[in-house]
Amino acid sequence: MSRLVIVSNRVPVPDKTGAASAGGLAVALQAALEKRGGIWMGWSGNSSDTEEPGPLALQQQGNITYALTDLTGKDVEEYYYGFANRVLWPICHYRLDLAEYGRKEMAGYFRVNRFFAQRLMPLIEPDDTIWVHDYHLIPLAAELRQMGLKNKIGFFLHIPWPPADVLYAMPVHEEIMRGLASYDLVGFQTDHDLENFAGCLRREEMGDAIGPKLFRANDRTFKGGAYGISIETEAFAKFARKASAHNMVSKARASLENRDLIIGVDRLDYSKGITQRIDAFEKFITSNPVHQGKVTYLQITPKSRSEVPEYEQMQRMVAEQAGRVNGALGAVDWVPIRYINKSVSRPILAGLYRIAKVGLVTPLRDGMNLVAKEYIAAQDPENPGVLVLSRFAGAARELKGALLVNPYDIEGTANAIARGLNMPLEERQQRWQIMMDFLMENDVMRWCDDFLKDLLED
Ligand code: GDG
Repeated sequence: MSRLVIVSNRVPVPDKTGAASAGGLAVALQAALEKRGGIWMGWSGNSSDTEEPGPLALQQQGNITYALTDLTGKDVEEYYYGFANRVLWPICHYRLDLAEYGRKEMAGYFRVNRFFAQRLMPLIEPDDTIWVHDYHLIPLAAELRQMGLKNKIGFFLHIPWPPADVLYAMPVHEEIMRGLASYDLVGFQTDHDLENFAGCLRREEMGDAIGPKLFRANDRTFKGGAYGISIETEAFAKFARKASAHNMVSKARASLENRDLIIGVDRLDYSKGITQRIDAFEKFITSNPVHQGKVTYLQITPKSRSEVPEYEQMQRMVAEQAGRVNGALGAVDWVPIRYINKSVSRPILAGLYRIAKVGLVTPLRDGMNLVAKEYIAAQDPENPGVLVLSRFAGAARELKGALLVNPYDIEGTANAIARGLNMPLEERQQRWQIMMDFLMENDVMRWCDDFLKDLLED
């Protein structure tokens, strides 16, 4: 079995006790690495300011070598905050209006990818299989190929892939497409993303599909596929069952005073549709007065990328909006929205999912959305809650028992909340079972195996 080399922007290095801090994705990739032996390389998250970064920091844990590099302050600014998060992230989430192109940032993005390739190259053995993750590192294979690397290289994109009209608004789209065409397998979350990718290849006659899931572009033949990422379903379900007895969860339950709980959990990000969701909740209360005073909407929203101005602005906007709605709708003994702008621990999160009657997952655009899957896995089979899910999340292609909504349609989402809260037990159980069966079969281990199988197969 060939060794596996994983490259991603950030690396979930287990702490000293050996416990991984991150969720299912890290667990699945660590299991794959442990089985095959290998390396996980990425950015340490630290800046060396104006100094050249020192040598790779190597850390061996079992069969896995973690290899971390610092980046200069200029690299972090241009590659990470600049091109990755202010151009590729908005473009891939269909937000042309938020993309801020700058030659400097584009150059920084390609420069850092070359730097990653230079640092990785000496670690690679001829039989190694390389698996690159996400939008930060699209040009990595092209850089490695230019250095003469012949190994199999796969790429998985965790976020959506846009249609040609959106992608082509980005000045360097050709280089980005050529970058993707340098892999042996390009994996997307859904068939829609894969179709968009094929459309992007065709539009300027850069390439085309030449068979099922087979493409030709840039004088190379490579595979493409849809691999919906998932969670550790069984483990998460057990975890949530135990977590519901957690002290903090019991306290939260008591503080609800028999009110129904609606839960939203998202990194603070404009793609998650949080402001539209608060509008929908407000609409739900004003059009369904019987629920006044009887329901609590808990929105857990840890800060992310606060250095990017759009995120900083959003942080203010959401806090103000939650305050305004509470002011307008609340009563002396009722706060309709509880808004938490920091991260809560995983056991508490799992326990809260379990006691929530509605899981409100309404991104404007999302690659997959693992919160939707965690919410389902966390439910009590005897009394499951209802998932209200945006049709624009990748998860909507898979979770057929959810109430699908268009998050731009505030009234429609408000109606779905009402329908979810009033849904009879039998229908809730039927809908939940369809989704739980799907998630038990399609967990994150399966996702990992399917991708690696297609990458390794000739
Ligand atoms: C990207 C793509 C794709 C959130 N708040 C807390 C917390 N979380 C955890 C959730 C979940 C994860 O963070 C978020 O994952 P999502 O999939 O929902 O969203 P992104 O972060 O945008 O992830 C997405 C994903 O990559 C994987 O490919 O699905 O489409 O955008 O696991 O539980 N965890 C804790 N406290 C919090 O407050 N402990």
